[in-house]
Amino acid sequence: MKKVYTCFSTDVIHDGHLNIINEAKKYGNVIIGALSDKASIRYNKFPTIPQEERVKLYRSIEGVDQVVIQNDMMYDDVITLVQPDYIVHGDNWQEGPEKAIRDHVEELLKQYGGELIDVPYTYNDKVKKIDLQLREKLAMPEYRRKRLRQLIEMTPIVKTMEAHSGLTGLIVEKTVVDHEGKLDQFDAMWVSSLCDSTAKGKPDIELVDMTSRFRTIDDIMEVTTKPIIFDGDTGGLTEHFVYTVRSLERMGVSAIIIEDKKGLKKNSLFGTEVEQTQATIEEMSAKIAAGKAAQLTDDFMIIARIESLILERGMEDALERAFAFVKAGADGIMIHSRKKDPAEIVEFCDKFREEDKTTPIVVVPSSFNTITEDELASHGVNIVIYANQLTRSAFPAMQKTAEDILRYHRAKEVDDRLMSIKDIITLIHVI
Ligand code: SPV
Ligand code: MG
Repeated sequence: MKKVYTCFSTDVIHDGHLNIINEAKKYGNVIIGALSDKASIRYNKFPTIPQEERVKLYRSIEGVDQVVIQNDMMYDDVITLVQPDYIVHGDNWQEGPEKAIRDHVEELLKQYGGELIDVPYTYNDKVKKIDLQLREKLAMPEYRRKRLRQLIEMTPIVKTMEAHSGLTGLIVEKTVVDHEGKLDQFDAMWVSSLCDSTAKGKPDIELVDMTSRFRTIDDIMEVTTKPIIFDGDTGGLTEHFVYTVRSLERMGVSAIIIEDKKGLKKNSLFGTEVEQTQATIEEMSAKIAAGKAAQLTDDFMIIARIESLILERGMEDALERAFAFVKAGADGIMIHSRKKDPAEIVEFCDKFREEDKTTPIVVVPSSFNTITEDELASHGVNIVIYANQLTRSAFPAMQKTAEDILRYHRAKEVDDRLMSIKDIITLIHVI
């Protein structure tokens, strides 16, 4: 019998999958590759049931002869292992980001004379509804909230991009690149106080109140499924912080990061150019402990941000604080720096990891932007946050357009660099 292979990453079997199996059966024994959790996550098919259960589900389908695990989204591992005579797939991968996978599979098959069969993709109302329900499930608070902890466990580094509106949320949710033979996406979103304030034309001094910040989160949550890390600034008064923790938890936010500062907060990237007061270890520890006591789920994370390097108080101070904050209950440490050279961040991470192998480390490489994700991961960093790059790229583009329209007294000169009218009116899909 010939070997016919198809890869599934779904949590629910619908007509489309059954159709593929029926087609596959015509060519020989049907082997299903269950895309592993790790591989699924990399391509934003976050599983809502564990890998083992998906395997059981696929095994139970009539007409399936064997189920194997596929660890590589590009099929290299499974093609070496199975050497299928045929690979069957829905024809929806002939375009869009998945085309890169199809092209690669075609190349691999060519090497030994295997054949690719594209089956017309089933897109009826029932299938459409199941797709939407799966997406909706991921957006629900109980799924979204725990996803950050799952990502920390399952990925080398959680790639996080800022979002400050529904539109920027959609960019983080949907942007996929095909680069060096791999598809890549962001894993999570950062609701930055700097960008949230800037979008409202306000300074980053805790002036935009929590009600307004929550409104931003809600706008983002309405149109996305990825987990959210909230920039909680100083966390405010401890008596208020406990309410913030409860609200965020209920909304389905995964983590809050609070910084060890007090009084009028200014953006860290000012460093020592402006007056900023660091909270004592005792004050910050008490706030962390109160937040942890208030939280009701095991999913939510309170991450302590250390400003010692920003305020030039030295490495020893930063490390002492990190260990103290973990002791107070912090679920993670964010270490910040405004130096261009990543050396002090790397030194902190290495020294922290000598004593603490597990507490997640978060970094925000706005200034020290030469260091790569792989390098950060090799020093024990778990979450990288690109905290402001969407805002910083949009602002100059909008400003230039405004200036040029004033300059030319018409909009023709700017048109070439704009999104087309058709693209903007169809950008948002109506349900
Ligand atoms: C933010 O994005 O608001 C941050 C990170 O707090 S930074 O601006 O680098 O301080
Ligand atoms: Mg901030």
